[in-house]
Parts: sequence; structure tokens; C-alpha cells
Amino acid sequence: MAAKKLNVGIVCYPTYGGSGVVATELGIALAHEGHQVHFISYKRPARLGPYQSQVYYHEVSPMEYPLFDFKPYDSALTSKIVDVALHQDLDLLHVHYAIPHAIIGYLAREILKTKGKRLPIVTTLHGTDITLVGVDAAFYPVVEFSINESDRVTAVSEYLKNKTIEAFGIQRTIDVVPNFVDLNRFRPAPDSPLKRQFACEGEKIICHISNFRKVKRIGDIIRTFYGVQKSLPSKLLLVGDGPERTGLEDLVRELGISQKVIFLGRQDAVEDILAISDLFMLTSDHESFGLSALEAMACGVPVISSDAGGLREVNQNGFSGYAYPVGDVQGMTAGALDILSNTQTLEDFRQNAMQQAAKFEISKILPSYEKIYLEALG
Ligand code: GMT
Repeated sequence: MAAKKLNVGIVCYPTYGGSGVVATELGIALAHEGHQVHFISYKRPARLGPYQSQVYYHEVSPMEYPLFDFKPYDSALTSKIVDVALHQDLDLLHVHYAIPHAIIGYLAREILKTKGKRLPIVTTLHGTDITLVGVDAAFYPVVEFSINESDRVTAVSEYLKNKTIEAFGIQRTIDVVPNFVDLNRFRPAPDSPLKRQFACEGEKIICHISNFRKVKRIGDIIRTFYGVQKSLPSKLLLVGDGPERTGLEDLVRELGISQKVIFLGRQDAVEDILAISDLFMLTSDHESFGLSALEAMACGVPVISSDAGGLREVNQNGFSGYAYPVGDVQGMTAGALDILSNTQTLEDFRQNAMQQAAKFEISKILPSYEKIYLEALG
């Protein structure tokens, strides 16, 4: 733990997406360590929960004006950062997800310089801000410039660090600080009464959590489950919502498995659902880390995943679960049946999953961020 207590500004998306979750959990953990944390966003972050000591929230609301077809959020966020930095005397700003937060951090830092205030910017890259969106010509030069100009840059996996260096003209160090999990909150509860609400005695529960975007390939999960349920009594819980949901509901009806697939929509207490699950699936096209898989493993839930990107650093093939090439539904079905069909095998994978998750325990990761903050402050 860093001895010096800091006043940290955190800019993030407030939604259920992984980057917002990581930013929020990080802020809460920093506050528990005695730092003061100021979240700056357009909505209160979803995972923030009720009032927490040492945690403050500053809302950004760009004004309406007839000329604005698009409200200038970037300018409003920059002005809010400048205001909070001056009046709350921030020591540094940690921005999560490069677009648009890294360039806004840069702009705020430069404005503050003219007012005699130094505000180092730490940028954390999360994945799609590089792989899907950042490389698009609409954002490329801005993302490249703002990565190079940040005081410190972190990526959530080795994969993402390498992807960033490959895709952009990077002239600086990028530190890997992996995502983390709170093992007090994410832990097994296989005997919870909640299980009986979804599954009868002897039925296994397979779970998936995401924002239901195309990149998640949830159709592969449904097809895998279709194969599994033919020989093993089981239910599939799909948690989350997003653009793909309607098509997925159609697929479930076409396959005739509507009674066995439960769409739960967005949920706040995902730990309760993970804790009663027997298997978690994350079969994305690409994934820079796969936070939901880590949270599942912490609950003692083995993972069937694709071997895409940073997921390889989270789910150890043959140990905490199995990893397959993207789209290999046949392999995933065989892997799921292998884990779920034998009580001892399932128990072994459960233990391994928890062992693997323990490497990412929040108390092991938080000091890396604190060290980076102190170095950025010089
Ligand atoms: O794609 C998502 O699920 C949301 C996205 C985000 O930016 O909020 O998640 C990314 O960041 C997460 C937290 O670091 C990672 O666990 C996810 O792997 C990453 N998503 C992708 O790379 C597709």
C-alpha cells in the first residue's frame, strides 16, 4: 500500500460495461485504502452502490442549445475535470477507456497548466477502445496521440498491450495491470436457495453475462447449450442486454429450447447468479481480458471460452476450464459435457477455477496502480 494518500479523479463510462465496472471497483478499493476518489461521468456509475465514505461523484451535463445536433460532451467533461481538479485539489486523473477519455484528459491537463495546476493523466486501455473502435480511421490519430501524451498508460492484458503497440505508432511504455476481483464478494454458494428458482434437483446451470453485442458470439453459447441439454439435464441463464438480444430469443425459439433458456436481462448482483452456476461461457470473437469469466472463476465456476485475445491469460485451458478456437461449437459442447457429467471432474475444475482467480485478487493488483500513481506524480 502506498503510504501517501492521494486525491484521485476517475473518468469512466458509468454503464455495466467492463471498463466502467473495473474503474468503479478500483475507485471503491482506493477509498478503502484511505485515498479520496472523485468519479466524473454523465451518470452515477452502476456498480457504485450507496454512499461510500471518501467517494464523490461529479455529474457532467452538457447544455442544450438549438445549434447542437450532438451535445458537446467532450467539452463539458473537460470543463468539469478542470473544475474538480482545481476545487477538490486532485493529485492525478485516471481515465478508463481511451475514447474519448484519454484526449479529454490531455486537454484538461493542458488547460490546468495555464492555471498553474499540474494534473498527471493515467490512461487505462480496456479493449474495444483499441481493437474495434480505436483503430477506425474516425478515431485513430486521436487515440494514438492521446496514448503517447498520457503520463502513464496501462493495459488490462499482455495481449492488449501488444495489440496496441502493433496497431499504433507507440513511442512509450505501456504497463500491464490485469483486471481484478474481490474474493469476499465473488465466492461460491452452490447451496443457495436461489438455485432452485432456476433449476430442479440434479439440473446443471450454465451461465453467460455480457452486454449482448455481436463480438460476444452468444449464438455459439446457445448452440453449445443445445448440444449439452440433449444428454444432460440443464438450464442456460443469459444475463445482460444489448443489440443482439432479439435475434438470440428467436434462435432459442427456433431450436425449441425456450423452456430451458432464461433471459434475465441486466442484473446488479451478478455475484448471486454466478455463485449458483456450474459452468460459465464466454465465447467472444475477441476479448482483451474477460472480466466476467474471472468473476465466475472466483465463484468456483469453471469456464468454457474461446481462446481469443486476453482470455488466454484468464482461463487456463485444461485447468480452470477449456478454451477453443472461436466458433468451435462442437469442441465447446464436448468440453462442457466433460466438465459437467462427472461430479469429481466438476469439483476439480471448481477448485482450479478458484485457485486461478486468486491470482487476480484485488489486494494483489491494487498496489500496482498505487505505484503507477506515485511514479506519475514524480
Ligand atoms: O466489451 C465489453 O464487454 C465492454 C468492454 C468495455 O470497454 O467496457 O469490455 C472490455 O473491457 C473489460 C474490462 O477491462 C474487459 O474485461 C473486456 O474483455 C473488454 N472487452 C473486449 O475486449 C471485447
